[in-house]
Amino acid sequence: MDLSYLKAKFDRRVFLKALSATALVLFAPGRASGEADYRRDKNIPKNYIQNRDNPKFHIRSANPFLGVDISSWGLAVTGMVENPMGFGYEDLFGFKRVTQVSRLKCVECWSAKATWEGFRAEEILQRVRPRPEAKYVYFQSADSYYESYPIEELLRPRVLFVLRMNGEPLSPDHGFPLRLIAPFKYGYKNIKYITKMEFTDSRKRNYWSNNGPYSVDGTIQPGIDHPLDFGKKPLPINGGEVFHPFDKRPT
Ligand SMILES: Nc1nc2c(c(=O)[nH]1)N[C@H]1C(S)=C(S)[C@@H](COP(=O)(O)O)O[C@H]1N2
Ligand SMILES: [Mo]
Repeated sequence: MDLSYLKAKFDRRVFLKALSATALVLFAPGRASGEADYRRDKNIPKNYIQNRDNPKFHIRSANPFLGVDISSWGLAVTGMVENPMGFGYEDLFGFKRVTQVSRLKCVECWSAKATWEGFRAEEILQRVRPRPEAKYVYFQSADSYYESYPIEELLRPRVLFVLRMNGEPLSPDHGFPLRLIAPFKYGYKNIKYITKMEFTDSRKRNYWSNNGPYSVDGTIQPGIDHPLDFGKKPLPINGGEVFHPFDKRPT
């Protein structure tokens, strides 16, 4: 029996609700520093990025966050590479630009598509030159979220480092200035606000495998999807990227 599928299907909202107050404290990020759990805090100012249900594209962020200040933002690429580098926002616009339409599917059972514009992983890899022993990339972001990928998966078709969404720069809600879109992975793998990529020889864990019943791998499993842009009509999915015939599949 495929247990990873059951795990991934588990509804996170139900999961969080089902936890007792005591258990919730154990899961609350920042508990070590005595911070309150924001999921029960009704007083978070509106300008903080936090979960919101939009008709077009839900916003999902594990922790409230004010967004990135671009004047102090940079992308650091470090670890097992020949040439560690730092990139500013402008540098990223010098990379070969690609546009694609793809769908983001969250484990909470919604999906939505957008036109995403950015660059492929090769642009970074060819500049930093990973050493032969490097097998994984550990991503860190400005809101203390983190993810990990095998390098091989970042080089698959349609994995995109995104700068623009639907013809505009990424909004703070959706990960400005830089996020990842990997259409064959669940939403939680699509890390927003990227600040650092570290090349490693062993796999590190990701935020949602440490804070919920989710796999590090996060590949979309066959099942039923509830796309936002189809009036929430459930549609079967085949596994892999959630794809519909009239989603334009660019080259
Ligand atoms: N840095 C960061 N990236 C993140 C998250 C987060 O909390 N922080 N949430 C993830 C989850 S669970 C989902 S479903 C998608 C949601 O992307 P959206 O808010 O643009 O819809 O972002 C993913 N990337
Ligand atoms: Mo998600």
